[in-house]
Amino acid sequence: MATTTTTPTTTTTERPTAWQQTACILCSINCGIEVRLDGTRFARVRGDKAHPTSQGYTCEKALRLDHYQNSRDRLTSPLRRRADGTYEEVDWDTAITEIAARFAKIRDTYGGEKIFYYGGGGQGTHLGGGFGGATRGVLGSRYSSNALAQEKTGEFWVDGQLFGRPRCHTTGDFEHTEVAVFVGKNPWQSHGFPRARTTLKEIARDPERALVVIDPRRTESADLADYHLQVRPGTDAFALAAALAVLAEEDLLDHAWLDEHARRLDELLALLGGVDITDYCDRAGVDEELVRTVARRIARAASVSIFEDLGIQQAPHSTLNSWLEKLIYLLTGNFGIEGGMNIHTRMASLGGGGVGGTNRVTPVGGHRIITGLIPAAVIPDEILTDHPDRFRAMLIESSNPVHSLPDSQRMRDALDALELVVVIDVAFTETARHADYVLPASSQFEKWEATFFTLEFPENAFHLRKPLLPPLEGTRPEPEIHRRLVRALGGYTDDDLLPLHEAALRGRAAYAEAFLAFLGDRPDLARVVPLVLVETLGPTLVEELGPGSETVAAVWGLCQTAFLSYPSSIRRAGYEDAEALFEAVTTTHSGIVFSVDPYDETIARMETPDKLVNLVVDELVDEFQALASERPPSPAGDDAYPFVLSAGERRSSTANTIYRDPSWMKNDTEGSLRMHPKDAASVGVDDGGTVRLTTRRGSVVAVVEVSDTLLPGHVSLPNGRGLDYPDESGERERKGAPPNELTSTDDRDWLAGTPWHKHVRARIEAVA
Ligand SMILES: Nc1nc2c(c(=O)[nH]1)N[C@H]1C(S)=C(S)[C@@H](COP(=O)(O)OP(=O)(O)OC[C@H]3O[C@@H](n4cnc5c(=O)[nH]c(N)nc54)[C@H](O)[C@@H]3O)O[C@H]1N2
Ligand SMILES: Nc1nc2c(c(=O)[nH]1)N[C@H]1C(S)=C(S)[C@@H](COP(=O)(O)OP(=O)(O)OC[C@H]3O[C@@H](n4cnc5c(=O)[nH]c(N)nc54)[C@H](O)[C@@H]3O)O[C@H]1N2
Ligand code: SF4
Ligand SMILES: [Mo]
Repeated sequence: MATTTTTPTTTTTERPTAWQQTACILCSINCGIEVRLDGTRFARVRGDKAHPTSQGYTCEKALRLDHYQNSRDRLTSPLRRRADGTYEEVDWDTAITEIAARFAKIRDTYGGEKIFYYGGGGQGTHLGGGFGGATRGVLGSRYSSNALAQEKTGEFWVDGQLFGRPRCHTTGDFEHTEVAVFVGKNPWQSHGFPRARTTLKEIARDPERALVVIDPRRTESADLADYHLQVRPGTDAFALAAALAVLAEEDLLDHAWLDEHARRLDELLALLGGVDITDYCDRAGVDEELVRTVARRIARAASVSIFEDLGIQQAPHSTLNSWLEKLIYLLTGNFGIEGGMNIHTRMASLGGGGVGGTNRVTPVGGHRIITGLIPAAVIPDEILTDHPDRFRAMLIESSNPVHSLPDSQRMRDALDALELVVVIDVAFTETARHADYVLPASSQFEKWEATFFTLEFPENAFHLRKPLLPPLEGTRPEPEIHRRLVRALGGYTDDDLLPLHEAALRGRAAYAEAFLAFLGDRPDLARVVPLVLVETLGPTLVEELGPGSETVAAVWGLCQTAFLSYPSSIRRAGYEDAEALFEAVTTTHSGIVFSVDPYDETIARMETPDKLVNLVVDELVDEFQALASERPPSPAGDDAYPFVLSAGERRSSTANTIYRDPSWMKNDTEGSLRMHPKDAASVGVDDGGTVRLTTRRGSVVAVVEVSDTLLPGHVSLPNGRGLDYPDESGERERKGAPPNELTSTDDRDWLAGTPWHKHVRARIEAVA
């Protein structure tokens, strides 16, 4: 294979030295940062005190962003795969023309719905992700997925059951809550809410407040906790059910709140009455008295916020766990109150831009599609088959599914079985190496970007970020890539745009009016609206905002829709109309608070017909009742694979696959396998020794870190490792173990299809 590594060269001549505002791109918090450049190098990075939520806070990872911006794996030319599997550089016109023709042929031969779209959001890119829908629309592509479908879809589905619609997504208020509970979440390392470490320390220090952590590992967060429920891996459903049963048995419920805001309490109490608390605690490996103490502490608190994350979402009973977790705060009346859980506003949807109704299933396996996303674990099943409805082509954007989906080998096989694979990425990734064409995107610091993880309450923030640098030569921002693809596919014509071009010349008020009319008149162009905005309103923004700002026109569109959805919330933030919001968004480079809510807004925002919380999720009742006879939790213990491996732990040395260059890490460069001293002794390995780790799907070698933070029998590998990266001479070297060489697409939640990455059966042998 040809290596395509080029050391990026600068396209600027001047050397900007002023601090420029932008955001860290490494996790969903997107802390505001300021960067001082030296040429194209990130010479200095610091927290931006003016950012509304991060307020100057960053973690250590943001300081290394130069490893992303100036990675040796940056792509600088479109690549086309040769028959022998190597790649050749082609120019943009050739790439766009050929890709459009080949997608069109697949659409015309098999139907556009056979073109599957993956990615387009998450840590890869935010604003750019909004444009993939246009290309999909023109191609008639109906199915998509992204990383949320291997973590959050089960939780979204439960939100839908409890509150009416999956978009009724709740958020905690850890800054103000009395009791903070983390279930399968290690916020010290993974963050997940603003200024996480500061807030954790504040709670830990305050005797009036309490920190509860439910995790089989004594994590950095657990070390700070008042109560650590060190459950056995995969047994949270028992621990959560026991805690709920204690609330019921000791009558610690908030009856006044439940009478007013919930229905089917009696049915739920009947279910909880069937829980043998002592037995369930025993099976989860937690002390019953401690569970009772935690339940009582939660019940008497003025406010409780809970964060569930991968430790329960990527483990057995994933979706059931989400239901039980939410019942803890609902039974204690911590919904729609200060310091509790609330339904937030949003600037843009993070789902799959769902096409079609709510009861959709996948074309081959009939798997449930949640928020428009196909369960990530079933993707190879939808390809590696002779079923006539199988996917034939994939467009993959800002994600690395060969590395991040369960069973990397099956994912590679699936990509190789497709007739066309196109990857849009900044880097030559594990996934790009299986593409027919690779299109080089400009980095998130070379284009206008936005923070679409707008998940705060009562004050929600939005940050539109200016580029720090012009696009690296040879790269294009995603909106431009999609504009060219859609044009090449004949998605719209200049004539279609004429009325809007004319209106744009008459100012934004005239444009707004014409745009509304356009939406009504041209439903056929609904999916390409972001591009229509860029084409017609875009050019008028360039004078104000500078080169490349055409794409900000899409943000103007978002301001319009956000204002229609949340007029009072936006007015309370001080913006009288969508235009005022847009003005603030484009002129405040550190981000703004765009919505402010009173707490009862949460109740109003529910979408159940009676505005009551539905406490009983019918489809999960059988699984709940079956807990009583389940032992041990599935996947069943297996003597051939005696260990439970958590494949993908967040550490200070991990950042998904955004940093490819291993030299960004200060420690743990090998990505150690953590294991308990007893296990190390039984395997016959010392700290720093090497082991072979084998699962039903694969085998990797790892360096051991002996650690008593884990329970015996539980071992853990970091996420995002095992990337290969070229050294100065272009020789590729792989550091650490890629976790998904070990995982299986079969080990997944029956309902949401979320993979059990945190619960992989493994065998371990010492390597001499
Ligand atoms: N440093 C860093 N931060 C990140 C990222 C990163 O790559 N690096 N990635 C970001 C992303 S994309 C995400 S989704 C978040 C994820 O953030 P987290 O969910 O916090 O991350 P993990 O460390 O994968 O898993 C959390 C915890 O689950 C525990 N766990 C394992 N098995 C079980 C179990 O059976 N029950 C329970 N209760 N817990 C269990 C693990 O011990 C671990 O402490 O992090 C984000 N932040
Ligand atoms: N075994 C195991 N597997 C896991 C997990 C685990 O804990 N264990 N965690 C899962 C989770 S929670 C997540 S979120 C996923 C994450 O996995 P993915 O969603 O596949 O992606 P990331 O690793 O976040 O990498 C983002 C990609 O975007 C590219 N990129 C960066 N900037 C840009 C840009 O501006 N434009 C474009 N087009 N591309 C860009 C990067 O080069 C990279 O290829 O992994 C999942 N996989
Ligand atoms: S990785 Fe750290 S600095 Fe970057 S957004 Fe997340 S918490 Fe903030
Ligand atoms: Mo994630």
